[in-house]
This record gives sequence, structure tokens and C-alpha cells, in this order.
Amino acid sequence: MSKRERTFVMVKPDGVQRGLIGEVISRLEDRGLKLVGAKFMQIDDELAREHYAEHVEKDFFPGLKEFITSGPVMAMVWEGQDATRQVRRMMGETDPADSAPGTIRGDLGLDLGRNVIHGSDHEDEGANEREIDLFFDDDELVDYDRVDDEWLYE
Ligand code: D4T
Repeated sequence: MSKRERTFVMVKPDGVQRGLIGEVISRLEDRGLKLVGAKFMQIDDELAREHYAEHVEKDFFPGLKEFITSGPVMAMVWEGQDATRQVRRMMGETDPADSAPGTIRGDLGLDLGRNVIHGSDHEDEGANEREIDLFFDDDELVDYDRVDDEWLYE
């Protein structure tokens, strides 16, 4: 059995403006993942640079920074078995145009620069913990049991 872990997920400004927060949360809840932290907030330039540190030098960064700071986001921490990889599978590819129907981006988006959701990269070791630390203090995350735990896990 893979370990239970926490991962960082964010509904981006386009998802908030399009009223998709509930849709994204529903999909993650229905899958069996557990919400352990949530913050409705606006990202400033400094946080955008930290969060997208690997992209700061790229040509698309100015547009990405303008977009990600342009309106509120819903930052969340979700917990569950193999959570980081499973959320990425549910999200689809970076470009919604390449994302399969049934995935969040494949069902809800069309354009690379407006791809609705962010989730920590499971191929980048420790990215989930780094991103959780960047957005949340320890005391903003809640430990609790969900009543369906024993029906979700063997
Ligand atoms: P994020 O980090 O937003 O969840 O997306 P991914 O993990 O799937 O993809 P990424 O880090 O490669 O890209 C970050 C972010 O930049 C936008 N982007 C990306 C863009 O506007 N133009 C581009 O050419 C690329 C590669 C989309 C996602």
C-alpha cells in the first residue's frame, strides 16, 4: 500500500472566476481525498516568484505571473493514499488541449495559459511539502478522521 501523504492543490484565478471551485473540490472529495487545509487568498509578486521559481527565467513567466496574481485563488492541502500522483492524474496534462476527457483540465479548460488548477508535481521529490510550507503554517492544517476512512482503505 502506498503511503498516505499530503499534497498542495490550487484553483487558479481562471477557475475561481469561472465558478469552478466547487467542481474541483467535489472531484477530489468524491475520489476519497481528505481536505486538511484551505485558504482563499490573492498571490502577490513575491509568492508568485517563489512558487514558480523554476520558471522565473522563462519567456512565459511575465504572463504567468500577471495571470496568477490577477485575482483570488483557492489554495488547499489534500491528504490520501498516493495523493500527489493521484491528483496529477486527475488534473490531466499541463495543456488542457492535450488532456483527456474525464480529467479536470480536459473537461474544464481549453488553453495552456488558463489551465484551471495547480497540483504539486509527483516527479519532483518533496515538491508537495515545499509548496504546502510556502502557502500554509503548520497550525492552519487540521488532523482529523473522515467517517468513510475504513470504507476507502483496506
Ligand atoms: P502548474 O505548475 O501550474 O500546475 O502546471 P504544471 O506543473 O502542469 O506545468 P508547469 O509547471 O510546466 O507550468 C506552470 C504553469 O505555466 C503555464 N505555462 C507553462 C504557460 O503559460 N506557458 C508555457 O509554455 C508553459 C510550459 C502553465 C502552467
